[in-house]
Amino acid sequence: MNVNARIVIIGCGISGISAAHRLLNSGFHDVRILEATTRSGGRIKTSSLGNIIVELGANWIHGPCEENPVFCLARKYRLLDPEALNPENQTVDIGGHLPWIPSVLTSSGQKLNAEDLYAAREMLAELLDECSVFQSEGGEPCTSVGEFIRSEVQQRVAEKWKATDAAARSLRMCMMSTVLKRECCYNGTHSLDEVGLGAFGLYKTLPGLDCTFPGGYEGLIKSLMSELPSGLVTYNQPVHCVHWNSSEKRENPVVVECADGERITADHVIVTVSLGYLKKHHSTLFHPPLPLHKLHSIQRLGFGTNNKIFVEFDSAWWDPDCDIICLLWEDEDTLVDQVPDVPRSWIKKLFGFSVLKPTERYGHVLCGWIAGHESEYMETLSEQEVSHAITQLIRRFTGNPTITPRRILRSQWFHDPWTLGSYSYPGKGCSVQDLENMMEPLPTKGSQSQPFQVLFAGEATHPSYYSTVHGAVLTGWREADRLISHYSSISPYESAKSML
Ligand SMILES: Cc1cc2nc3c(=O)[nH]c(=O)nc-3n(C[C@H](O)[C@H](O)[C@H](O)COP(=O)(O)OP(=O)(O)OC[C@H]3O[C@@H](n4cnc5c(N)ncnc54)[C@H](O)[C@@H]3O)c2cc1C
Ligand SMILES: *[C@@H]1O[C@H](CO)[C@@H](O)[C@H](O)[C@H]1NC(C)=O
Ligand SMILES: *[C@@H]1O[C@H](CO)[C@@H](O)[C@H](O)[C@H]1NC(C)=O
Ligand SMILES: CC(=O)N[C@H]1CO[C@H](CO)[C@@H](O)[C@@H]1O
Repeated sequence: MNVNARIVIIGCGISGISAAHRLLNSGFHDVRILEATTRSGGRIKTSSLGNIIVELGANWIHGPCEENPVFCLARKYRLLDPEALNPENQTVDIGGHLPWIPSVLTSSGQKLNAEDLYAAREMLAELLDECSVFQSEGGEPCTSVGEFIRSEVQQRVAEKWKATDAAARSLRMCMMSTVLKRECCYNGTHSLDEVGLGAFGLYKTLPGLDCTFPGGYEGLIKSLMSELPSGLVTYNQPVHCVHWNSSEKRENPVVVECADGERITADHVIVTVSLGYLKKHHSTLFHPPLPLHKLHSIQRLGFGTNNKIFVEFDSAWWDPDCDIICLLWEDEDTLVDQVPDVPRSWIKKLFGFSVLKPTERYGHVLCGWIAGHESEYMETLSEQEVSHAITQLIRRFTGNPTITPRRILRSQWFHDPWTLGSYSYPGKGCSVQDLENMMEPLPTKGSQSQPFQVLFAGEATHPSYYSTVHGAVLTGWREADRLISHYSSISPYESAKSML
């Protein structure tokens, strides 16, 4: 095997780190990572609120079980609580839904009985499950998840809630708007009208009760980095352009041009930048440009924004057993997941707060969730402005004019120039083919040029675990394996010839 191949990885997020790990463990030694920022981890980003550890990016291991590489790594590095290692928890299949106890507050300051709203949550959960079938069946009745839900809800409400009085019915409809806004956060999208119905079911969940890293998700990055040679990563080194498919005869077919003008030659480049970055910079990042089918998939797949706003209080004003506080606007009984006037009413997009638990570890901290253009607008405001809006919101919904947060901390993923949003989702018109195009190496099959000059990893290139950390890890391994098997399958003669 030609372990002398020179491999450059662009991006030191979890997918780039995973690729480097696998390549180095297989004997490749000429491997380096170029990272635009001063840190490793990318969208895994642990921060603190006073002395409390909070995650600005990834928080959970979704589906911690034996098949989940993140769970296995976290266990190996002893980064989990003993409870999270309980084998029973690894078999619980929650199908991606968190078993949270909700508390529901309204814009007129009432606390509703969550059970009264169960019918609304149930109807939407049912509809969302139904959205997944079109992926396998095809022939979806409309293009977006939002459209499908709106049309179905009208019929079902008329049918099933005939006996419900108008006021209760209206509250249930408002609750559905809150749930739609929550789904926007999960899917990292502005609106469910932008999520493709045909591909909604591609996302797969793993069994296991979601767990977190008590010492912070970045502990995983630190553990992995500690096993890699020092000097592997060059920080503050944004890549400007990848020159591939050169017709010049030279030893290494690819040239990576950095923003500072440095030119690095390589046999293979693994690109792990976010889908948001590809959408914005593809035309300058690749020379020659990407083939059209690949570009169209980059454009069709969605990449939106989901942000968190952590809010700390001196004491808890919520019920001790409650896991999530849902906010219900009484004027939103028409299934709305976007606000009409973003600068004036962006805060209405925030569907609620999750409670950080256990209290002994986190104190009295809530995490507000907000997606979409409203979230992107929030990022442009000062911390004082955001804090003020949150204070007014909580006072209004609790009817308590004295509640005052101690401090806040929010993420700003859309304005991070190296991420440009949060994570990917299948946009309208997407199919599994788009995810296959995303991961297809360059030059594409059939070309006479040297194969695998540019490879693609990262969250948005996994066909069923996109938008997750485990998806990102698996794509890094996949591209490393592609090179490993390439070099182990070609005969020594072939490999000597390709060196000429
Ligand atoms: C708010 C939020 C919450 C999330 N919650 C969860 C969760 O609970 N569980 C979960 O599993 N997942 C979650 N995710 C998703 C998860 O964080 C990502 O899927 C994963 O971290 C992506 O890893 P990656 O390596 O593909 O990309 P990234 O982490 O984005 O890494 C890409 C790297 O490339 C660098 N880069 C970009 N452009 C250039 C350039 N031109 N030159 C050089 N370097 C460049 C970037 O700086 C970055 O370091 C969340 C994400 C967000 C934003
Ligand atoms: C797992 O199981 C234990 C019971 O042993 C429980 O206390 C714990 O909270 C469970 N959940 C997680 C996410 O660890
Ligand atoms: C790559 O190079 C080959 C040979 O020079 C050429 O025929 C082909 O069109 C090039 N492909 C692209 C995408 O530029
Ligand atoms: C990627 C992702 O989390 N997609 C989710 C979008 O929302 C629906 C409804 O909850 C989930 O089923 C998907 O898994």
